[in-house]
Amino acid sequence: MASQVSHGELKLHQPDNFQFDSVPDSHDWLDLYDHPFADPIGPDSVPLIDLTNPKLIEKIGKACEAWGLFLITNHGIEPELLNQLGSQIHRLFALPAEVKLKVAKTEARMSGYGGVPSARFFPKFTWSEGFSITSSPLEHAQEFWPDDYSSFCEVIEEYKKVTRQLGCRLMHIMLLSLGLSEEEIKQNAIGDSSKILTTMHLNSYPACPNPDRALGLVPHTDPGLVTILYQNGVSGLQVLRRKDGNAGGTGHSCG
Ligand SMILES: O=C(O)CCC(=O)C(=O)O
Repeated sequence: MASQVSHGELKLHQPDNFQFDSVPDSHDWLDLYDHPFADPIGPDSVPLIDLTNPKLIEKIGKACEAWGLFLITNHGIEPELLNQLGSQIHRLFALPAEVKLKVAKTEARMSGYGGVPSARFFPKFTWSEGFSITSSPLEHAQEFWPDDYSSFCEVIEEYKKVTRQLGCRLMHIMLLSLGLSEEEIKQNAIGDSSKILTTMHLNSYPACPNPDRALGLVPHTDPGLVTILYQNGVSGLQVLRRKDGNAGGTGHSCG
């Protein structure tokens, strides 16, 4: 049995318990959510868009209409920053369970250790750990590494800065694809990217003895206007396309 920790309504499980030889009933989703699945690499796959493409506005407009989602290349985020981010995230999730649970999310505090809030409405646990950073990472980092918190904070702050800029750039293109003029965008929409509220969710998916029975995250809709997801080589995300009810995989992740 997975030991459960109750923090308000949020369900958590202890990560030490991921060391199962088989998937326990508490984490077994077999037959609970069966849905059609489209080939992640075939012609009906999620669009892959090069941000240097001269027809960018048209491509992004079409992808938004058809999917509400697209994979991007040539986004300009330095691979070195992404490597550092991966290392810091690994460092965080490698901490002992009792340390991470010191900053567990509660109903009143949505930053810290724990899964997505909608997980509480599902009967099973997912095969993942999560950590949310709603404003500054400083408080949690000091709790985890009192003598060595700055490298974590620097990498997280830098990643937040560059993804905020990227989010604004993408939003700008989406608005152009809807027919707004530069002038209208300047007057009414996004101006200073540093003023945009961002929440960063870190997800870790431990190795699973039988992935066909487990689920990484519960089906959900992100609450924000734009989500930028760095997959870090972990494919598996599926997206439900309302038009035909098919779920499309994002296939291979891209840098
Ligand atoms: O990690 C993934 O592939 C999906 C992440 C996600 O959907 C989320 O954090 O909202």
